[in-house]
Amino acid sequence: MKLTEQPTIRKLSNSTAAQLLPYDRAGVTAGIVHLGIGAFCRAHVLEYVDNLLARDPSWGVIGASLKRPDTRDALAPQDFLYTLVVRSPDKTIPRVIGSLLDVLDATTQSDPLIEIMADRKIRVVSLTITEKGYCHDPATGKLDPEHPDIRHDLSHPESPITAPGLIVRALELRRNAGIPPFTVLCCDNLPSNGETVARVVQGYARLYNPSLADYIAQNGAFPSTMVDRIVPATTEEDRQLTRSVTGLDDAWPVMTEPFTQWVIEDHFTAGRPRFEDAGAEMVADVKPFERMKLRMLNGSHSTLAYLGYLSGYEYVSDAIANSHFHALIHGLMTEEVMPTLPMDAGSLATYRDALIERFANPALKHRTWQIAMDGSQKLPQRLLGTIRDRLQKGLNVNRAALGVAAWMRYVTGVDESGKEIDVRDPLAANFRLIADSTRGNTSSLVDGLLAVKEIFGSDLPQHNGFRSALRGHVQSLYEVGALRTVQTIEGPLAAKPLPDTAYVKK
Ligand code: CS2
Repeated sequence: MKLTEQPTIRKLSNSTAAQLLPYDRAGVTAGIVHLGIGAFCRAHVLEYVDNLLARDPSWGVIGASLKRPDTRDALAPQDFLYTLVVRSPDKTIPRVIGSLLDVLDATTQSDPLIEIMADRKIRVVSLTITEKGYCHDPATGKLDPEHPDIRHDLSHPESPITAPGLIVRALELRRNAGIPPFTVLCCDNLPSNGETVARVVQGYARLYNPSLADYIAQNGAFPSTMVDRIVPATTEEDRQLTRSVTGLDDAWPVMTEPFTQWVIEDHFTAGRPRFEDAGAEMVADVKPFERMKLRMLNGSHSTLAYLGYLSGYEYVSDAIANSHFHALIHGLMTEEVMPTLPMDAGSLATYRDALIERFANPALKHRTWQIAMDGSQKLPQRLLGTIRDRLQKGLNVNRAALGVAAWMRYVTGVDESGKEIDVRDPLAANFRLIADSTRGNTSSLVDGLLAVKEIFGSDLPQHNGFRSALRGHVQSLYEVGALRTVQTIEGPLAAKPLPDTAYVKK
C-alpha cells in the first residue's frame, strides 16, 4: 500500500463479523418480537438475549419501529448486526450483537408485523416504546381513549399503528387460531410497568371487542420488569470511535456504560428464555426494585437534566461534577427519596453512591436535553410519587420540588439567556401557551402548570405547601438563575420562600 492510500474500512455484516459471535447466526430463529427498536433495547434486552443464543437459538429477536424506519434503514445493509460499545473512563469495549434478526417498520409493514406476532414461534413481545408510546394518562396510568393514535387504531383495528393496537390485533389472531397468547414484557420506565401495559392493552381491547378483552384478562401475561442501563443517543463521534476500535463501519452503533440490571417478574404464558443465565434477576414482585430505581435514578436524572440544562451543562457528567449539584442530588436521594423506600438504609446508601458514580462517568456523553424530553410522561413516577408520599406524612419536599420547578422553568421554552429551548414533549404546545398567558408572573406560571391534570392529578394542586415550595423555587430560578439556586438550596432559600414578584423574560 502506498503511504497516501487509506486502508479500506469494511462494513459490518454477516460476512465481516458473524464469526465474532459465540453461536451460528444462521441457526437462530425468532422467539421474540420487540416493539420500539431504539438504542435502549439494543444496549439492554438484545444483549441479554445475545448472551443466551449459544445455548438456545430459538430466542432471536425481530424488531419493529413504531414511528420511523431509521433504525431498519441503517441496520438492514449490515444484516441487522450492530456494535455495542461499553464505555468507562479508562476503557472502551466493543462487542458485536447478533440477536436482532430483522426490523420492520410498523408504519408501512403492520400486516407482516402482525402476522409474525401471531405466529406460534413468537412467545414473547417485549417493548421499549418510551413512556408516551402507551397512549395513557400519566397521572392515572389509564388508556387515553381520545389519543389520536388510539382513535386511529379503533377505526382501523386491522392496521394499527400503536403498541396496544398491534398487541390486541395479534392476540385476536392467536386466539382465533387456538395459539396461546405471547407474554407482553414491558421494559419501559413506568410504575408497575406490567400492570400499566396490561391496563392499557385491556382498555383498548374493551373498546374494540369486549369478549377479546375478557380473553386477554384471563389468559394474558404482563410481568413487570425493572430495566436499568444508561444509553446516550449515538453521535457522529461515536460512529468514528467505533470504526477506530473495531476497524468496521457501523451505521448505528450504541454507546453504553458497564452497569446493567434487569429484574423480571417470573410470569410467562408460553415459555421464556433463561434470562437468569444472562444475569437477569427473576423475582415474584418487581415493585420495590422498580420504585427504587424510578425514584432514585430517574428522579435524580430528571432533576439533573432540567437544572443542568438551565445552568448551561450539556452533559450529566458535567452537572454532577459541580459540587453543589452533587450535594443537591445526594441530599435529594438521602433526605427525601430513601425514607419513602422499603429497603434498609445501608443498601440504599450503597445504591445511591453507585448511581452518583455512574452519573459522573465522563466517557458517557449523556445530554441533559435528552433526559429532559417528555417530562409530562416522566415526572409522575420519578418525582411526584416521592412528593406525594412525603406530603402525606407532613414531610418537606424541598429538593424534589426544585426538580419540578426546574421542569416548569424549562418548559416555558426560553432559557436564561433568552434563547429558545427545543422542548420535546407531547404537551409542549400547551406548556408554551400557559407560559405565554402568565405574562411573566411566576406564581401564575406555577398555578397554570400545576393545573395540568395529566401530570399532577387533582390532589397535588390542592396542596398549598407544595404550591408555595414551587413558587419559591421558580421565582428563584428566574431571579438568580439555576446555578445559584442550586448553590443556595441548602441555605436561606430553603427556609424562607421568596415573596411573589413578576419575572422578566430575558
Ligand atoms: C433517562 C433514562 O432519558 C431518561 O429519561 O433518565 O433513560 C435512564 O438513563 C435509564 O432509565 C437508566 O436505566
